[in-house]
Amino acid sequence: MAELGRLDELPIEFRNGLTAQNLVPLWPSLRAALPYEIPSRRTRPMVWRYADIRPRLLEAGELTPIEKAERRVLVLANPGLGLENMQATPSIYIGMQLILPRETAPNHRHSPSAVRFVVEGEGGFTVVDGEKLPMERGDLILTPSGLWHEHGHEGEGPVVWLDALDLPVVYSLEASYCLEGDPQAVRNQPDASQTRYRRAGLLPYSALNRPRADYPLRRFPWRETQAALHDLAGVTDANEIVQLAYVNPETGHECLPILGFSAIMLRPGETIRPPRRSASAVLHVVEGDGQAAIDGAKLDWSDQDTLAIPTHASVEIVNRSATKTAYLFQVDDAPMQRKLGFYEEFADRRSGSMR
Ligand code: 1HN
Repeated sequence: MAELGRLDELPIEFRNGLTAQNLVPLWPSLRAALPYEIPSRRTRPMVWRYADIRPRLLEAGELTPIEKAERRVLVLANPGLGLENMQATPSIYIGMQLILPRETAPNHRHSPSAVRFVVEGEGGFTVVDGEKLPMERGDLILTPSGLWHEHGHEGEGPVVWLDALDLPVVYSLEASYCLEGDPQAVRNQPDASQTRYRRAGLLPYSALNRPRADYPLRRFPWRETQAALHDLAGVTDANEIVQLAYVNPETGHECLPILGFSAIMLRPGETIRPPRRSASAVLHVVEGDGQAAIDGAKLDWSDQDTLAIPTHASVEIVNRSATKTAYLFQVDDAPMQRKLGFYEEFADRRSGSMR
């Protein structure tokens, strides 16, 4: 392969002249921008343990009243990407948000899209576009780009959820902003979207007479997801991954435009080796104990831990329990990559052996 010219081979006068005119020669940087075969990646394989996060969040609850925080969140920042940039992976923002009884997180809307995945506690709720959505452990709640949303807590004890946003993408496009609003008028139809779209394959008839809705279903209850995973496992071979995508029930496509969401079930003792792919991902452990090998880095995981998977990484995930099922919630940027035409899965299995 040809050796490209270096910057220091160019006369200093030429370089200074270019700099003064805001010009840059491509060839010294070409290989860094377009490396051979595999992208250069600063994202580190990571695990954030809930046992570490939880006491810090509760401390934040004592230190900072909700009025001073708006959203009381600790961000899971990948050190390879610079902590100040608040990226779990290049495209995915992840935070853990704490709300205490009777607190409210005020109404706003913004250009990035967000989802909440409930980690702990009962009595939390989010109002999205006038619809009040209960938050139970494991539920996925969508707050798509531009929709008003606010949170509250009517129960006892702390409520914690994981926020996943496409913020790094929207921010890098200099398109991230938010508007504040008065509290929403809540319609007397709590969780109506979940009722309307209760069963796959059955749509409200009126949906056939209008254009497909962008975000018809706003809450995916864990109870339903878990039952569907077990049903799917019953018709899935031992060497296939039991995985369900959260989709728009009217289109069958991913439920948000940039980030995708799925649920994975690991049968007792099961090891999965998903293909290497161009998407980055975050895995959140709903329940279970195991180990992940991500580009050879061995990371133990347990209930409510969260892992980061760089693009193009080799991945092997083991459920260490011989008797208990494990459940993972996955966030990835495959929807954006598919739309932009560069999503790829690679046939090789380069993952390091866990044994
Ligand atoms: C946001 O709107 C929420 O509504 C949480 O709960 C975290 C992080 C960055 C930007 C917007 C929320 C956020 C956020």
